[in-house]
Amino acid sequence: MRASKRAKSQVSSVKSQDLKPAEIHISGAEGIYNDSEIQDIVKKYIERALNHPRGKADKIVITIEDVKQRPKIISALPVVTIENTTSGEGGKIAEQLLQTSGISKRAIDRAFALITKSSMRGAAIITAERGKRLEPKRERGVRVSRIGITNSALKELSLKLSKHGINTEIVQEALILASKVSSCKHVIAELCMSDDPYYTTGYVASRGFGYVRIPHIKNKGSRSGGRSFFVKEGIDIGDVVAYLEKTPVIVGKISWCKGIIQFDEILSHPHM
Ligand code: WAQ
Ligand code: MG
Repeated sequence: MRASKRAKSQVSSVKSQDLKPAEIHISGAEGIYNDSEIQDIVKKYIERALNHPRGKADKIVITIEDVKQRPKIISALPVVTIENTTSGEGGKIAEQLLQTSGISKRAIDRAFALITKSSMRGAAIITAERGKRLEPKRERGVRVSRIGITNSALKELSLKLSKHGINTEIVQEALILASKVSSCKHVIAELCMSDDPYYTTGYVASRGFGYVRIPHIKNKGSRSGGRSFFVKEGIDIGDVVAYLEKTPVIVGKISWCKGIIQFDEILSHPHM
């Protein structure tokens, strides 16, 4: 599902009929479901688009496709939350985690600049050393799709997240997405910041550190947000985009979920 709203100020400035009025991204969601679940999921997605903290959508596009390829089954990343109280500190935590994973300062700065400036519907793909953007459609970004979770894994995940008071759809969906992204061998790490104005928690994810939640990665009220996937230099971008957008991947196994820990604890014990 993707939901958007026309940008008022820009609609009036559109002169040519060929130009589409600018659309502001409101909400998006995707998943792999059984036939019998489709009606309920579509209803849920529509409700989400019409009652969204970013505003009410005036256009909702829903695409339903039969997935023929047998899904690849993966494990979820382990989950941990870093103790953190200010966005300044949150940004530094993200930066240090990324740098320790081998991402250059240049690439990290590029990602932060993008995330705080624009609101893309998808994610940017940035090379880990030179900080070069690779995704073909820059305004849209790459949208990770065809992701799901088995019923038994979802039950186990809910139970584990509940123990730490974080069993929400936002966390579940972000973890499923991050687990698919990090299962792509060309991706080294991901940086994510929600675009919802009141959701300040973001994360850095990688195979080494797992899914590391940062409670204050941005300030309350900010509409900026986005995702960046850092990839190895010299990879074939077509392969990465095809995997992220088209290969069906389902989380079938859950790893450990920890509560809140100090930042130095994770730096000294990646994988844990
Ligand atoms: N593929 C690629 N990029 C996406 C996708 C996707 N399927 N969905 C969202 N994005 C990008 C897009 O640029 C959005 O503007 C941005 O990410 C943020 O999306 O552990 O809510 O759905 O507490 O607002 C993370 C922390 C929350 C959860 C992430 O993202 C936690 C979140 P949102
Ligand atoms: Mg959002």
